[in-house]
Order: sequence, then structure tokens, then C-alpha cells
Amino acid sequence: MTTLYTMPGTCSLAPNIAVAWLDAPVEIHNMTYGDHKNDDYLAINSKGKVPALRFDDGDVLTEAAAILAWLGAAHGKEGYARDTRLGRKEAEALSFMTSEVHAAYGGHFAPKSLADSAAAQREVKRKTYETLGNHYERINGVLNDNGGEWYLGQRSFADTFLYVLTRWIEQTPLSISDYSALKAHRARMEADEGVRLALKRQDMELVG
Ligand SMILES: N[C@@H](CCC(=O)N[C@@H](CS)C(=O)NCC(=O)O)C(=O)O
Repeated sequence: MTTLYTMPGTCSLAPNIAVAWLDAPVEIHNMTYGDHKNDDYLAINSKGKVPALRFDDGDVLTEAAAILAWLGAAHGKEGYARDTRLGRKEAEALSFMTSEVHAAYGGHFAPKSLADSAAAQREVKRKTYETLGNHYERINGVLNDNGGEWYLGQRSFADTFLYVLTRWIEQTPLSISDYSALKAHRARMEADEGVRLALKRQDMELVG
């Protein structure tokens, strides 16, 4: 069976939620933190990161946005079609959230990879939270402009990744209370059965 590799707390929650929403025939293999650097997993994804999707024939797909695109193409029902305005905007939103917002979290998760001295790392973190604040401001605005319920006006996979980002904000000095649309979106996601199933499969709790 096609297998999605996940780890608690990580962005692999986004495709995990998508699997639950689609009821797709994909097994969730939730690893313990650290197992992603073991030889067995490095043979699957030499980047040593999650998510990764392994197909029956051994082929492997990595990168959250690519996995979400494949899930939509292979198992999508109405509302997940690609050749629609929603499909195009979904691809745009997922590219932005992964390549800009997630990437900006590098300064929070791994400041040592960006600067050597303790002082320089503090500076990296300060700039990181400034950048993240701007990103959250922007996505809070997009959500508001689209009616405030779903990121693109109707439910899409953009909401799965947005949920990851609204959880991660708790690890930073930023406050979800400063982004009222994002706060409401997080609560809406946490009331969703598919989200709750994905959290359970990934050994994660609601933020509340
Ligand atoms: N560009 C990748 C990023 C994947 C990524 O950074 N995954 C993180 C979890 S959110 C990870 O596996 N980190 C473990 C590590 O770097 O040791 C994607 O969008 O899928």
C-alpha cells in the first residue's frame, strides 16, 4: 500500500489531513523523532526529512506541496480538481506556505545553520520573527479577504498547511491572538473529524 511517512509536530500533518479528508488508500507510518536519520528511512528519503510518500513499486515522492498535489490528482473528488480557479490558487498558496513561510522557520528551528556566534544567532532569530510576523499578517489578510472561513473561500489543501502554520506560531514569541482570522481558522480545523483523525495518527494533541 502507498505509505505516507510522518513525525509528530511536523509539516507532514498537512498531507496526513489530506489523506483523511479524501479517505485515500494511504497508510500513515508515524515515526518517532530521530528515526528520520536512521539508515532505513534515509534509504527512502535521503534528505532525512518528512513527509515522504512511498508507492508500491518503490518510487518515492517528497516535498509536502508535491505530495498534496499528487493526492489531489490521484484521489481528489469534487473541490480538489486542479484545472479550476481553486486548483490554481491552491497550488499557489501551497508553494507560498512551503517555500516562503515554512522556509522562514529555518531561523527558528535551526539558527545554528544560519550563523555561528550566539549573538549572530540571536539576530537571526529576531529577524526570523519579524519575517514570520509579516507572513502571518499577509495570510491573515488573505483569509479575511476570502470570507474568513477557508483560506481560499472554500475548503482546499491550503487549509491543511495553514493549520500546521497556526500551530507552529505557538513556538514563537508571536501570538495567534494578533491574527483573529487565523485563530478562528485553527479552531475550525480542530473541530474537524479528519483533522482529529490525522492528529491521532500522528500522535499529536489539539492546541485548543
Ligand atoms: N521542503 C520540505 C521541507 C520538509 C521539512 O523540513 N520537514 C521537517 C519537518 S516540518 C523535517 O523533516 N525536519 C527534520 C530535520 O530536518 O531534521 C517540504 O516542504 O516537504
